Amino acid sequence: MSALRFSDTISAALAEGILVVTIDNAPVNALSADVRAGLMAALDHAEKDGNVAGVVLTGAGNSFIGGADIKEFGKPPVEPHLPDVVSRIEAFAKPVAAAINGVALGGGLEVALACHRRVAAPTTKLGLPEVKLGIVPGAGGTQRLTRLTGVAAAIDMIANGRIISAVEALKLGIIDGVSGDTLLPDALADIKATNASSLRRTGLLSVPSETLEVIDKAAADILRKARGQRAPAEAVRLVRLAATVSLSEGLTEERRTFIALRDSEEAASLRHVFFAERATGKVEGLEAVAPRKIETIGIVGTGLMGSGIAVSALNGGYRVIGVEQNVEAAAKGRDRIVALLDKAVQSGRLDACGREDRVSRLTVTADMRQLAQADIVIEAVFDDLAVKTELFQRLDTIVHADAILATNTSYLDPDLIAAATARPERVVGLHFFSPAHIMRLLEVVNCKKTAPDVLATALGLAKRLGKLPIVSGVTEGFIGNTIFSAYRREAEYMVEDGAAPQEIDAALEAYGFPMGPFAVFDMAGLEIAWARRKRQAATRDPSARYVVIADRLCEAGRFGQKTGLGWYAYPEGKRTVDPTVTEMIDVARAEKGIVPKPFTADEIVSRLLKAMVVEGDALLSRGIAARASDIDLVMINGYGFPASKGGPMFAAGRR
Ligand code: 3H9
Repeated sequence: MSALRFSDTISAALAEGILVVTIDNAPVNALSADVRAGLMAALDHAEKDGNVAGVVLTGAGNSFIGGADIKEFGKPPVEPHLPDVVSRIEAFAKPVAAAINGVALGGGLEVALACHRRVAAPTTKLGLPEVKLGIVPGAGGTQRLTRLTGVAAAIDMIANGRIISAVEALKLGIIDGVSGDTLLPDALADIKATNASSLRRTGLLSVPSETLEVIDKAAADILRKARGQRAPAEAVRLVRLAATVSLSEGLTEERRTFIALRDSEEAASLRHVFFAERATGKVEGLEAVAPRKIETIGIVGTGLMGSGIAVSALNGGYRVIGVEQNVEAAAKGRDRIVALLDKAVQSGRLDACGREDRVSRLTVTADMRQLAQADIVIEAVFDDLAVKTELFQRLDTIVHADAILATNTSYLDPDLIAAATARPERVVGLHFFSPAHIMRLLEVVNCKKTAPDVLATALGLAKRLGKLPIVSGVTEGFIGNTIFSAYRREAEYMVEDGAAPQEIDAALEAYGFPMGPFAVFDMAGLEIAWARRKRQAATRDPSARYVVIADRLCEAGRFGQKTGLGWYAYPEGKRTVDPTVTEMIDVARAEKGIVPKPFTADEIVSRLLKAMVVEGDALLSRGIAARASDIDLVMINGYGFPASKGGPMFAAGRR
């Protein structure tokens, strides 16, 4: 094999008459200008050199190609453009195969789709996740994938941005084979057996026929979920177009749509979210800190929160020891955890083998001393300072010297809990969101004395649990509940000032929240916030603005959806404006002499954004949040802020 180099990122070697072209652009082999130019140069070489009978494309490291280079979006485009590279591959006179060694995403899969043969390693993931960045595939993905899978499957994959395994890709006809350790030899053998005079060019295939009913259903499923986002609907339109127009017309329309969406606010917001997510794990000062080893996780309390945490830990591959106060409670806790696993089996998210494996790693006991085996103990007991400090003092005497103690408190001061132990440096906060096995957000609370390796361990653990960890300093409610309180306060001020709760909810829902604030309060229940307000009453600044309406609702026994009455009434479960509440609001306004003023939807959104940003800026200046984008991620992943708007800090900046 003689080595050839076509650009900084593209090299090749001739093996058995086949030019094996390797893309080496760490970290994910994104299709930068240098990669595109190098690929073109490699094709030039393969075209001219009579010793080259075919080409195999593969990636260095763990990726085939992670997609177009997202960092290039928003900058002036540089030639050669990806669609030109892709079209050239498809039209190439000699056979071209993709040896898909790792992820083939977005433009990466589009390159593979243009190849005449595709073989993938079994662990590979493939997909066109562009909609998650607010765009559609821009190098033929909507037109070529549809020709392989049919319209309904392509809608499902592209409009959902669904990433699939190699095995599923084989079933759907996207690849020609799955190969183990012998990927490259297999790709070479495959291409040598390919007849150059009858190459299978994906773009020339006709779209498999399906009934209109199947296609309409796939499209309707997407449009129902899209909540005002443009990209999924455009993806559906383009996929459907593949079945009705020529390849070149389809490609032209796809490119036009891609460019329009790429330059949209939605795409800018989702790119912000993409890079924000990659920034969260990076904590200054932790780069060289080695985390502690975690194999066994103890969980004290196996109620709603504890059982969700247990499932999450079992999914992460850990051994779990749940602890309850007595044998009956332990049996119930175990049942709760197993029931969650069973539900995952029923919904197809877990197979029977996976369930058995998880159950075999689970112990639930009333004997707290078993936590001597745990490398980290997470408490998920009643949120009361005396209960938690007493528990931590006990745990301190049971767990081994290197074990970490984590509190899942939402509102208590974890520094006080840590101070009650002999080793406060091993205490960290892990604020899970309910249901803990589903919600991605995890606030990792860096307490005053938390040791750097304890924080690093918590971040590593979060990643293995599939969570999005956001580091927060200590303040009541951490990042999320602090911002949410400001949002809640401002929403109530606006009701007093003249906006009806249903107007505020409608404005926020049109903006992209799944539910407006008052619908959320009713769903969560009004009594916990009421209890907190009563506790705080004695210390509240009497000159600060205070809205009494929520208190009056609670005094009238209106605790939200579960009582059938809250900010709304719920006859037959349906959210309905209640004249009684309207009257209560009128009375509260009149008592303060407020003349209600009308609000537009835009004014409502602006005021709520501003309230969140003021609070966010305060958290940043106090060092509770490290970056504005962390605040955005907390609100998106924990509180329903639309990702397509980039989070409150980003959205307010764009306004
Ligand atoms: C597209 O392809 C459009 C085309 O249809 C049309 C074009 C005309 N570009 O996630 P990680 C960086 S749109 C630039 O932590 P993992 C990332 O920022 C694209 N950079 O690793 C990070 O950098 P840093 C469609 C990228 O192993 C580093 O790589 N493709 C890109 O957990 C590691 O990332 C996608 O949407 C990129 N495309 O996961 C796929 N991708 O270290 C997006 C990653 O400086 N990417 N980086 O923070 C992913 O889903 C994951 O990154 C991947 C690896 C699964 C690949």
